[in-house]
Amino acid sequence: MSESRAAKLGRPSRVLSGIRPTGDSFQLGNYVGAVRHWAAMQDESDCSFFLADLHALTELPEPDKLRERTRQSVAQLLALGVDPERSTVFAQSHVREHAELAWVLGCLTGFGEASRMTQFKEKGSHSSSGASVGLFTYPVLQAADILMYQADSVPIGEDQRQHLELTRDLAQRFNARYGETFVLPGAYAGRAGERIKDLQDPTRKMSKSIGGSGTVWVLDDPQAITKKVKSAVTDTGREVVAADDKPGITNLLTILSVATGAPVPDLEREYEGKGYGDFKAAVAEAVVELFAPVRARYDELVADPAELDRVLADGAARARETAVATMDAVRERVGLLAPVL
Ligand code: AQP
Repeated sequence: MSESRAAKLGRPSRVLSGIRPTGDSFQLGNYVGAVRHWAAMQDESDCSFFLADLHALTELPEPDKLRERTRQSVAQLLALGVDPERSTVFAQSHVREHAELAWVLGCLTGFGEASRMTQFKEKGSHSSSGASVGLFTYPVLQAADILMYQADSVPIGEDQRQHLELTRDLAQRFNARYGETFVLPGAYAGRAGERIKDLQDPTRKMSKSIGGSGTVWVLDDPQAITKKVKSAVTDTGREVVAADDKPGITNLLTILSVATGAPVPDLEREYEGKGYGDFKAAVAEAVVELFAPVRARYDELVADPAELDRVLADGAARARETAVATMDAVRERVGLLAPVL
């Protein structure tokens, strides 16, 4: 697969992932399903992580809010262990080639093909003002994000698998029509795929846009975390076990397992015979401990916006080296006349 391709070429595998600066804070699910893996991958892979501010525009945020959240998101990434010395950290909009490649790939995407994307159907149906064309072409921009950097693997959640398939199809289509240009990316193999559920409705995923008392924010203070975890919806019965008919307890077990590093079966044994109350108190304490140093580091980082801007500028310069080369090749292959400068 693609990672062995990197091994054959004698270089570390190239990994790319992004997160949208759509909330005032990342939520626990973003940490569990994405950012903690990013921090862990930096030693073995050549990593690029970006703030998907163009993707965030599909929600039409207040302009000042978007700028503020983009900086806050960089600070959170760094506080959570992403190291801009070892990884390329940048804002999507700082590398203009993303939007340009998305246009080219959009011309290779079938309307029916884009219409089949389930995320568009889901998010579009929740939008009060109707779905925008931006939301419709979101997976094409995502394909451009990935293909631009010739990424070997992309750490994604189950919800993103269909978009990765589209990305691979578009890469194949482009390569077949215009000549070998793009690497076909695979899903990141080391990804455990844990999905954190909303504490108030454990049948749906925890999400920045849902918020409320079912969402634990990475930047929540200890009292807020404790209150939310202790009032999490649980299931009938008293046993602390992971099971399909116990989505609330299963979710809390996953959270405790991630926060402490203990496997779920060990935790089930530890809480055998104890009630939900003791268990929830332990989950709350573990999450408080997990995020206390992150909050402290975040406060330091966010107090220095010039330094955050410097990190982004440096990351964009590094990202651009690859992006410019990719787009030069793409322009030439599709037949765009080179500008005379
Ligand atoms: N609940 C979750 N459990 C596990 N992983 C999650 N991710 C998000 N929620 C969970 C992962 O976080 C990464 C970045 O997500 P994003 O902000 O780009 O978009 P999202 O998936 O739509 O995240 P949110 O928090 O739900 O944002 P909103 O509410 O704005 O849509 C992705 O890798 C995602 O899998």
